[in-house]
Amino acid sequence: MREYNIKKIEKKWQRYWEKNGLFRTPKDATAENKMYILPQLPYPSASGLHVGHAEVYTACDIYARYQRMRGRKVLQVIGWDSFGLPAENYAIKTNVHPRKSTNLAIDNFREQIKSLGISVDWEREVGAHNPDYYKWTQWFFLLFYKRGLAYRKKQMVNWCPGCQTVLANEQVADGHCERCDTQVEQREMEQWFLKITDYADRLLAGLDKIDWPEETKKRQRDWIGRSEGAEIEFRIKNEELRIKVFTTRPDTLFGATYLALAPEHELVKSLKLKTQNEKEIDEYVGATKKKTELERQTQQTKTGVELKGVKAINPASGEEIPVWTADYVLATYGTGAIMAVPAHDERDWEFVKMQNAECRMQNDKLKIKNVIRPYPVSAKVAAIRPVGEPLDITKEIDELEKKILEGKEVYTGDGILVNSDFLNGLETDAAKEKMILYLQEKGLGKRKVQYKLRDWSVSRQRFWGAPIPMLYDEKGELHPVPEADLPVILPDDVDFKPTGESPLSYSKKFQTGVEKKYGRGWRREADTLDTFMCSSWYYYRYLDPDNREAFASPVALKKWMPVDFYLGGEEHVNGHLLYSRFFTKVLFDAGLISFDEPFLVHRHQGLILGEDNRKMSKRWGNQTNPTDVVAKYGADTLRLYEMFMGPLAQTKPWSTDGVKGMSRFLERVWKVVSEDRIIEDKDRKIPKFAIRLSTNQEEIQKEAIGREIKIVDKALNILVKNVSEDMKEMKFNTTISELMIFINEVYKFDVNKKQFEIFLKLLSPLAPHLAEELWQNLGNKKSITLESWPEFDPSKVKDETITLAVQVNGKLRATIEAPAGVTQAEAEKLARGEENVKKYIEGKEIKKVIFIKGKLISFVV
Ligand code: ANZ
Repeated sequence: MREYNIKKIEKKWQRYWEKNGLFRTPKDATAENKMYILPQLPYPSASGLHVGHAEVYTACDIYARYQRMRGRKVLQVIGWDSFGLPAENYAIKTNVHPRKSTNLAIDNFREQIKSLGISVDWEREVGAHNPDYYKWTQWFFLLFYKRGLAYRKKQMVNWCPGCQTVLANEQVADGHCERCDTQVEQREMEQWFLKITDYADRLLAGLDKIDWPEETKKRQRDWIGRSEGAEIEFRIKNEELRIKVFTTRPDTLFGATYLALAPEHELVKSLKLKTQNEKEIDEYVGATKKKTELERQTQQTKTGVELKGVKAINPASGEEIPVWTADYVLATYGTGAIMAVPAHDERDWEFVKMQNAECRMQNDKLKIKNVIRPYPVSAKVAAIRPVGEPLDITKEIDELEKKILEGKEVYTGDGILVNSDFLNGLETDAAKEKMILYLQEKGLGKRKVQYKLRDWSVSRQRFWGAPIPMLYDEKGELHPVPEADLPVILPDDVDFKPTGESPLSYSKKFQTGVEKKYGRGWRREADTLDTFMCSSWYYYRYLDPDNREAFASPVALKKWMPVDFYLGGEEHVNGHLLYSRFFTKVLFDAGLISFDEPFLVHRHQGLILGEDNRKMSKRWGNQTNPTDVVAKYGADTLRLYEMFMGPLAQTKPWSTDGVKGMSRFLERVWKVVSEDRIIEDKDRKIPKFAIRLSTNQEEIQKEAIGREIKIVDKALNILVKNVSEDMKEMKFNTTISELMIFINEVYKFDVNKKQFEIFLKLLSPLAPHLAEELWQNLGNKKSITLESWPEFDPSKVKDETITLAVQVNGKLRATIEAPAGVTQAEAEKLARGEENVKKYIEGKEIKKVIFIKGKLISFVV
């Protein structure tokens, strides 16, 4: 018996694959036969590979190996998302340059991934921190700039005091920095933005044509957050000023009770001049700065301050209404101002209740007075009545209206309008339309579609990123760096301690030669690009990584894109996945590609939890290092185990026992060959019926062998069918259990070499090292990865044996096993051999024998 020396075997085959270039991208790929399989781009962290990485790469690899065997020309590459804060923060702590620590981390990652037997084309590996990569990240920035999609603007942005940099909305989770968990502040700063909002509608529409999880599409739709409504202008009494509000309910304009401006609204400042409570407003605006946007949206207590002495005019009714500033109104949405309709908006309703309650208290801090009327001045009742009720006023509606009037109820649904002048009697949708037309006619408002999506802030005041390729002339005017001058190199000798200022602004080297080249007083933009810019286009670079003329050639783009299968984490839905779709749409508009969605099929891997069902983390000491598992049990065991844990998309806990179970299974597979369980056909066991049907030994033998082979072939073909179906759907956990069942059977009946080879082919995408070794041990010269995927043969799964009922004079006396194609003569012979039949027919005259093929043989005696 040969020893299953896992380490030796795995290294041997990994070397063999590499030496023979087996996973190099095929040259004969065409748009028709190609298959682009994409595992998400890893961040090469110093702590190395974790089990989640192994899950993604293994799943993609199994799929890639399976597709290759099916004749598809596979492109599978891995690269590095190698710019970014963690390397820089690490550098600050340890004084190791990020380039050095990043390169080390990459070398480690690469070796770890190779040790898993992942079949990628290493000749196409790319790293975002290399100049020949970030040259094209910069080129993309310029493409956006030239198309009017990149702009610099002073505006409120997310500021992380921990990382000392601006963050994109997508990098703020529950008001905290995604990286360092520090509470994010709002600061007004001049920053670079990409106009992703221009693409909001197309980003929404595109979701309908791609195969992504429904929940993921929904999350993107919600993030984009399209709302239809109107922008309405309110004049300020005795002023030339107007306040614009965005509302989804222009039908409720007659119910507007007050205006509320976000504390950051520019008019809060200019209005202050005419207000009688400047100090109070000032204090309130100051207090707001300490709150996060999330807090402001979720706080139970709604606060605000009236801008005393200021009145706005309702453009529909001409009424004067008060103006407030309140922090439940966000500066970053709509116009940063609202018309409040407490009768029909929950937040306005709560605000009014609170203000009215507070104003009864003496000495309240903000000195709020009861100036808000919950309902329209002229109204006796609320402006909306629930729909679906007869127009004549029922008792219930009367009661509801009374409650609304008394401030005991808020009604937010659709209905029929009352107390609304020319809208009276109309239903919500019609009323919205009529109001918009009215406002447009009077020049007091317009139809407006509003999105939650914000423009993407892409400039960072940090070192370890691609420099933004822009220049300032002596007057401070902006100019793009000419394309021929790309890349703008990130210098290495920079003091990168974060100060809130871009570290590149202290680098002499960074500005060296700039004046000579571009003109006196010229200088470079010193901010760097958000690393999400690097990861928004990496799947294009894999197609053509050495191209010096373009980010990828038109031929390569045409041949390989779009990506056929993309596997990545759920956490990237509203960042990376949205940005990548945006990049692709811009390339399409620039006429550089002919498709506008990058990822046709996208799936998420599930989170792998610790053995204690908690998220793996240093804190809980429940982490499993995949490299340790490989060292102890081998890569094939790790691969199989991670896929066997459960459906790919599911969250699942680690189990060391489970790993051992997988290891035992592979050992059993090994032993089939090493213990000589594969038999020659002449040595097969003989089924019972074969002996009965003939007395000729040679005939029996032949018959028996034929039948046995067929039985095994049937089991094998069912396996081929099931495994093929499951592979296609990436149901690797069920695939593995089917393979395990078959191996159990192998220990019961006999398989020949040809049959076991088919099993090995099915196993090979999952456990490629073991499959290669056994394949070779069986005498094969070429790699099993070059074999074709086994074809399912339906003719082989027909039943080989059937059960026949045997009757004597119409009564069931026995059931017998018989070969499927049994003839009447054979069936008679088999039946006569049964004891219980003998008893009833022996010594009797048989008058008639009735035979129904495949079912019954009946004797009449
Ligand atoms: C009047 C009104 C009456 C409203 C009514 C709703 C119901 P979505 O669907 O999320 O787009 N709003 C507008 N801008 C805001 C801001 N910057 N901060 C906080 N709230 C804001 O919500 C749109 C509604 O949210 C708008 O319609 C506005 O309140 C409020 F019976 O206007 B509505």
